[in-house]
Amino acid sequence: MSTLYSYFRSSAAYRVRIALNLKGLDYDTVPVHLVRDGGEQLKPAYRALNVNGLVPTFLDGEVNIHQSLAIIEYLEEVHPTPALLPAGPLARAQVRALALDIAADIHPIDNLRVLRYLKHELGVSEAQKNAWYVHWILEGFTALEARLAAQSSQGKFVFGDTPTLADCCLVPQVYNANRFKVDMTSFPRIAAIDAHCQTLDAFRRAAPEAQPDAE
Ligand SMILES: N[C@@H](CCC(=O)N[C@@H](CS)C(=O)NCC(=O)O)C(=O)O
Repeated sequence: MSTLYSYFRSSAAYRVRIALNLKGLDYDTVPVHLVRDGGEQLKPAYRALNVNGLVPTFLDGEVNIHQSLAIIEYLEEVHPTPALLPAGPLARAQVRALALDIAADIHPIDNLRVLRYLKHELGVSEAQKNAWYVHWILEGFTALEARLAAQSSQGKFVFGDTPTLADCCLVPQVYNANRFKVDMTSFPRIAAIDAHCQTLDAFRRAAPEAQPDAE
């Protein structure tokens, strides 16, 4: 059985949980508390597994993989069905690009360590920190919504009628947006895709509130 080092609210770990569930793969969860005691991810015991001090880390036997998208691509190669990438190089590139719009261009700027640096090193207020967070989601979602609205066929998911890597990234980012009370009325396609994903057991079981370490 594989092991996922996770934190219930980590959207990067949430992506991997969705992918594991969609593929029907059992795994053990080892919670890493990102806040308690200054953050367990920064302690030597966890850094020995992942020197970056970030979750998730995925162990599959002797294999240790970090970076949520690399973990999902590994799962895709080792367990190809159900596929989380479409057939054909162009479609695969399009799905990866939409996933990266979130995972590379929205999420890292709003990560916990960035927010901590803003607050504790640069002295921004709680209100300014929250404004930063919401700003980068609005910026990213505005572009993503335009891309989704321009698609020639409007499927149930980000790309077509089956869930892909891009949905694994979208749903956790919408969770974060809701947590920070982002007004989603300008993002009807994103909201509709999220709502459809929430009807699926694989997404519901991956949700933060369904995790063993949920608070
Ligand atoms: N690009 C990485 C991002 C990992 C990441 O930033 N994880 C966050 C939680 S979503 C984390 O561990 N943050 C801890 C911190 O900022 O100290 C991935 O996709 O796995």
